[in-house]
Amino acid sequence: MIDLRSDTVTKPTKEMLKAMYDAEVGDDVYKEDPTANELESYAAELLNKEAALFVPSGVMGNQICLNVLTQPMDEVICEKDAHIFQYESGSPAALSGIQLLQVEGKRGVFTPGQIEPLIRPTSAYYMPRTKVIEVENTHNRAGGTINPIENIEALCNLAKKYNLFFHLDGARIWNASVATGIPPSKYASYFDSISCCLSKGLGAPIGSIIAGSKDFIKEAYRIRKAWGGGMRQVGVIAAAGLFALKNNIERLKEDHEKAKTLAEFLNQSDSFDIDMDSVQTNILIFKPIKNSVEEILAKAKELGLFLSVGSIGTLRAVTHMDVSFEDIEKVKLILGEL
Ligand code: TLP
Repeated sequence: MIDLRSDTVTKPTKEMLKAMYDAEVGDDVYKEDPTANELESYAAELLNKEAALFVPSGVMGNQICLNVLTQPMDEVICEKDAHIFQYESGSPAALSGIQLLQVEGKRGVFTPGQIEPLIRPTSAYYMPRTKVIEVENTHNRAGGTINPIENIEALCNLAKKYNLFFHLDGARIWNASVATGIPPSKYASYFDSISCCLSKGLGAPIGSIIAGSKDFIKEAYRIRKAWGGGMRQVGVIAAAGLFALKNNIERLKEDHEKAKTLAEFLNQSDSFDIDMDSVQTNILIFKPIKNSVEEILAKAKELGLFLSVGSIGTLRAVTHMDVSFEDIEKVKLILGEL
């Protein structure tokens, strides 16, 4: 089977497993795991933030950040297809007592002009309190699209103007970075908090990093423990994350090339519709023209290809390190047959 459902499906390589096997460990709840400590300081340096914290998943990363930045009854502005809205099980409401205000972006990107009128007046005690602006970069449901740095800077200025926090769901910030050449630290510099994944394109089996100021991470550490995310000899998995950050960022370019090749093929076919302007990194969102999404998913599976679903009525294919350029040629044959 060729698995393009997600870049989360990768298995650790031999080298990564060796790093995990060799990891020095200790009890991380006492902050005595040298490998987890090294991962956190390495990530903080890479993102140029005062501190970082290793958490089990991207969802926990985003949700801890939102919890630390808000009070119950606050509101977070996000894009209508944001992961925190679509795929985090309603946890902003359940875990933090907050609501999300969704804004429709173009290819996942909204502008300051669109959201400034939505910021609630502080005098309106009967309204929720706007507290955070959230951005997803790259944007998953929009097809791995990149938020332009000028737009991020303008949103950051808007957040400052209204005394709001600015959060980045940077699950795939590494993809944005290699595609644009803008360092992750430059992206991170605009945000109060960042959550970024080690277990997507970077190939680690588990884990995310959140980063921000020392005070922010101190509070995040408390929430991680309260939510059951305090881990013990976690160096065995932190080692995989450290290996991923040190070795697997630059190679994401290859995944982008694979996605481009596949997108060009889909664009020529009269059975699928794809917006080529959305093809910027490793995620393809495309529409079947002659068949239903379900029919294509089932038939592709029969022919040896796993695809997933994107936003309503669309298919999703995500390239990653466990599919080769040869596999992509096979995928073209399968899609041709479909
Ligand atoms: N995304 C997964 C699914 O949940 C859709 C995927 O296969 O792409 N932020 C973004 C932008 C994400 O894409 C994801 C995972 C997360 C957060 C959550 O990460 P995990 O799955 O580690 O909790």
